Amino acid sequence: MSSVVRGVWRSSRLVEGITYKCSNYNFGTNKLTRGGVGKGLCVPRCISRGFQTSTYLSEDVKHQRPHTYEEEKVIIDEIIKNSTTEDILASKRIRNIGISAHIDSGKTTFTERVLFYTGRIKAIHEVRGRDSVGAKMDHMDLEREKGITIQSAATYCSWDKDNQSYHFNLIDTPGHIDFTIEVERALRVLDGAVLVVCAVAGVQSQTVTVDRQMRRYNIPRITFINKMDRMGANPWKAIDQINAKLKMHAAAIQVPIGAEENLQGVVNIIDRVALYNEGAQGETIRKDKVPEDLKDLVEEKRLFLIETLADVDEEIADIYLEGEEPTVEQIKAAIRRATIGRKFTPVLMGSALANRGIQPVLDAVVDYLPQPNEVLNTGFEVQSDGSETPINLVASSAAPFVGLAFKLEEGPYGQLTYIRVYQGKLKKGAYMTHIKSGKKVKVSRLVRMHSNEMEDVSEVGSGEICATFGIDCASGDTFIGQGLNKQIAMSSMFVPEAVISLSIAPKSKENGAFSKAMNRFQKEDPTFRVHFDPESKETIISGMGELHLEIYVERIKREYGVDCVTGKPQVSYRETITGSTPFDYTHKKQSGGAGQYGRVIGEMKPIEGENKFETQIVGGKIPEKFLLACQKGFDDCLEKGPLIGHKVLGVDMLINDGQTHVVDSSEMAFRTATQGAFKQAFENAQPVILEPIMTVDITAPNEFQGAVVGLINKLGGMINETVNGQDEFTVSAECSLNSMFGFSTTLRASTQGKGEFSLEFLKYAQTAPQLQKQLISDYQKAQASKK
Ligand SMILES: Nc1nc2c(ncn2[C@@H]2O[C@H](COP(=O)(O)OP(=O)(O)OP(=O)(O)O)[C@@H](O)[C@H]2O)c(=O)[nH]1
Ligand SMILES: [Mg+2]
Repeated sequence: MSSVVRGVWRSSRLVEGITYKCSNYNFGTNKLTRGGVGKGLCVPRCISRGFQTSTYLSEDVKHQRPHTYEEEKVIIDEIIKNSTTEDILASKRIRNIGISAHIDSGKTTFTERVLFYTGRIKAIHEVRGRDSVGAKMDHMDLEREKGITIQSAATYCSWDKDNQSYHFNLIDTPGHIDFTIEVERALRVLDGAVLVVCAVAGVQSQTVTVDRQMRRYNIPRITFINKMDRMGANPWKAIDQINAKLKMHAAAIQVPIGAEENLQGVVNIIDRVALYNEGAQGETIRKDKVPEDLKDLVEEKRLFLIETLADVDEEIADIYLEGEEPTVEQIKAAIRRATIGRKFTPVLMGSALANRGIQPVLDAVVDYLPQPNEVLNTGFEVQSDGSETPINLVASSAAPFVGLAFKLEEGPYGQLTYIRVYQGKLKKGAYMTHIKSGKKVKVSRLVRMHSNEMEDVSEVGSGEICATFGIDCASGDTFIGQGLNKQIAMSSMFVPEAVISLSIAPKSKENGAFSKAMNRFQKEDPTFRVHFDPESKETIISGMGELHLEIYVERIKREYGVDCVTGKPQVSYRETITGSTPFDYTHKKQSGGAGQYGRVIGEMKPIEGENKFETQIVGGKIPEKFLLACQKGFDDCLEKGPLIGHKVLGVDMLINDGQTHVVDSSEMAFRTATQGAFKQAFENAQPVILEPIMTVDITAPNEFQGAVVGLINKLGGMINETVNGQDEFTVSAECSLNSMFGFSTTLRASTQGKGEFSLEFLKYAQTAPQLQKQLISDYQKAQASKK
């Protein structure tokens, strides 16, 4: 059927009272736009992973780089067609899933039930140490005290369905935006996700961010509407919002039985069965007939489900057009196809805290989320000339091993490295090659993680998640096994910019613990950066937000016994140039003692993104070792820009000529000459200060729309999109981080405490001239006062 017909259906039926104001959503062709790509590190998942052996794929398919899910599917089908029965059976039983959502929607509470119902834990404990124990996945003391998840935690469990046992690898992620790297790295390596939405609050500002992250890594998701026991719970409103705000086709596959404190279970509307949670902790599911008073609602929602599926699935569309009713099997198969194809999300509901409706979510994970071999993982084969060719991996245990280290943690036994096995097997005692260093490392201990506990295993197969000890690597590094004579690299996860910094120093004399803590946190968390400012002699830490840095300061105190003093949080600015300029700089000190001489000539110009240093010296005018010193001089300058001492971004420096002195030239002289040239050229190249611009998503009841828009205008922000729901609206705007200090108080005041917002780094942009002037003058005053 034609996409136009589907488009018309969709838009005419789509949730009354909701206005669409989006330009990039194509109803008919299912081309939902991919999530935003940041900083060049992020590559959509379909082009970001993998490798494979030639036995599985023909040469042309092996290196094909798919752009749509349909193209991915062709490759996936070929891999499956050529897989062994053993591989296919193994993959069928595995699900790798993440639990992601807005802060406080109940992810950890939900995960606790999952662990209990799957028999991984013997008793349920609540977050925020409501009892003295605390939820399993929030194992850090700070998490238990604050009642928020700070680090993602991995676990695994088995779920039995239809006499089959399924192995779930599961990662519970934090909701707070300051810990967003934890969501990035989890989604980077998982195959599917459960998106948790609060039944009262619906789609919240951070849900929008998580949705963006899921799209970035092409993650299929099922949705769980939690907190159905709360007063004012309304799953239908939440579903409308998923359709409208997230622009994702969504329909319920359940209706609730009872409401608020009388919530008893759910009706599964596909096969029209009521599921009651019974027993002290809802552990027993009693199946029954659909209650009389729910029959009409079940039929209404069932029709909505079929109509929604007809929008995204050809087979259901054809059946629907013929005026027939699809069978239960046809509906389930269509949900699975459309979910894995990332065109649709089935919606389930319940209450984690009240132990209602969790088990059906586990069934839905089995039924509708992909097996590891249903997701295409593409990596890059690094050629001898340094170029990279995309290469598709096969989820087969018989193929050579390829894995990605996605998370590091310092523990009592040394560095714990979490690895996702994309291809092949990882065995205890085996060797693997660290692609970045070329070193062979032995896997002396292999474990599966269960939050902060670990269980030793002798091997893990393709598609699995495990951890190992004693391997030196960074987060995002690729490892390959024996028998692979190729260099395979998988792209790392998207790392957002650190936008807030503060100075930090131990209160008492540093005895090594402070530096140890800094090194460790920096290695574990790519969004936490540390640098030393030699001029002010201060250590500066930067991160995603005030809470992010606050947590590290607290952890240094608790875990390393070092009390610290910190400065005021500051925006991390960048300095750049807007014009090109030649330079010719001589560093000369030839009076008394050993002389110094170095002359560098070249050009400085602005470039997009990261900084670049180049040399083009003919006739050996500057010898190689001095050029290396020049590079060091350049790197020194990037750390501290000439305008206000912040980092430099987007500068290209080329040295193409120069001069040496037979006696007085040295590496030091050339390093200093380059620093002098940099400073001089930078000042001549119309330098400017850049400030972080954030995507701000604000949600509030409709009556405050005028006030919120007024607020954004006052802050000098730019509104990109407004979506109106029946009761609430969401506005997405771009604002400078500078203007956002104190925003939570202003928003609370303007919306009677009902508005909420989330911030995410978008880009750097030039500051207004008066701010630039002010910053420079403040910096100069501060410098002068130090002298
Ligand atoms: N009424 C009600 N409260 C719930 C439910 N699920 C969780 N909560 C409560 O919501 C609060 C947050 O729960 P968490 O499980 O920590 O939420 P989270 O999504 O893991 O939070 P972060 O990881 O910090 O983003 C806690 O006080 C829970 O007891 C539910 O189904 N009903
Ligand atoms: Mg949590």
